[in-house]
This record gives sequence, C-alpha cells and structure tokens, in this order.
Amino acid sequence: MYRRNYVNEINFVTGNIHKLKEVEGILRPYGIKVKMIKVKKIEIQADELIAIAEYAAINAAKEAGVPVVVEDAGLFIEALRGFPGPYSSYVFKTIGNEGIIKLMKDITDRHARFISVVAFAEPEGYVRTFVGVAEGLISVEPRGSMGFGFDPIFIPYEGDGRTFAEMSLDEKNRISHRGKAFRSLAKWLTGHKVIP
Ligand code: ITT
Repeated sequence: MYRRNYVNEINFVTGNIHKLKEVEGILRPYGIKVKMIKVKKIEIQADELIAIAEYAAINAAKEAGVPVVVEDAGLFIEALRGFPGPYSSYVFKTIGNEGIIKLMKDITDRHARFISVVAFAEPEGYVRTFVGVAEGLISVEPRGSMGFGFDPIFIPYEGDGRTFAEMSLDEKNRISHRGKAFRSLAKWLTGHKVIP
C-alpha cells in the first residue's frame, strides 16, 4: 500500500525533459516535488497505454527499489482509427508533424484525442493508474513553437482555437491530458477522493 512519507516527492521515470517541466508545474500547487530518475523503462508493444504504463512502472519500481511514477501518452486520431496511439513516439520521430498533416490531407473529420496514463508503482508490486484525456482537432498546418511533440498540430476543444504549442506551459497544463492525469495522482497522493 501507499505510504504517507512519499507524498511530498515523486520519482518520475522519464527521458523527456518537456514532460518533466509540465509535471513540475502541475504538481507545484499540491506541494509535490518531482525528482527525475533514470531507470530503464521497458515499453512492451501493447496496444493499450494502461498495460504499457503499468508494466513499465512495476519494472522501474523494482529496479529502482523505491516507488516510482511513469507516464505513457499518445495521440489518437479518429479518422486514422486511433493512429499513432501507442506508437506516437516512433511516429513523431519518423514522419513528424508534417507527416501527420499529409496523412490528414482531404480528411474532413479532424477529431483527435491525447491520452495520458500515469502509473504509480511500488517495488513490492502495488500499482495504480490515473488517466487524463484532452479532446480536440488536428490543425490544417502546424502552429506555435512552445511545448513538444504533436503540440503544434493539436487544437484542444477546451481552449480558444490555439494549438497546444501556442499556449504557455500553465495554459496547456490547465486543460491537457497530462494535467488531468497528474492532478488525479496528486489528489490521491495527498488524500483527496478521486472522482472518476
Ligand atoms: P518517456 O521517457 O516519458 O516515455 P516519451 O517522449 O517517450 O517520454 P511517451 O511515450 O509518453 O513519451 O509519448 C509518446 C510521444 O507522444 C511523445 O514522444 C510525443 O511525440 C507525443 N506526446 C505525448 N504527450 C504529448 C504532448 O503533451 N504534446 C505533444 N505530443 C505529445
């Protein structure tokens, strides 16, 4: 079970510095510090982000010998039947934003969602996940230079028409998949009830 003395700091296993910055901002109001730890993050080729995150968190916690948090996120495009989904990292590195824009040429249904799965695991095998979703549209062309990854081509419905890359870190955190998932984690860690 989760123990109280871990509340004010989490060990975040990530190699993505942008994610780290966003998570620091999300957890600051809860008084939770974020320590970046580098443990090998095994990513299985499962089509399910939850399975990927749970597996990675349990392994990382065992390897590190302390409770850890991992996050797995992806962009799911409706008209492409959920592509790139769990393969977002690889697809971003290969075809990038321009490639997605090309795939979406002449497609009128531009609906997409970002999903974030945050998994908290302890070395003994306890694991708990929190999910956050941001719904939106794929833009016609990339806009903005903030954020990372697919941010320049994603227009969240909860925003004002700007892409995530046109928003400050705080603005994005307020409505992003990551903000939602990590706020649920923070509420759980600090003892509030999480409303599903
Ligand atoms: P980890 O070390 O934490 O795994 P990662 O960059 O591999 O970092 P993910 O597997 O969770 O992270 O995310 C896969 C890709 O999805 C990521 O590399 C981005 O291209 C994209 N992505 C995830 N969250 C995003 C966000 O908030 N904005 C834009 N793109 C995002």
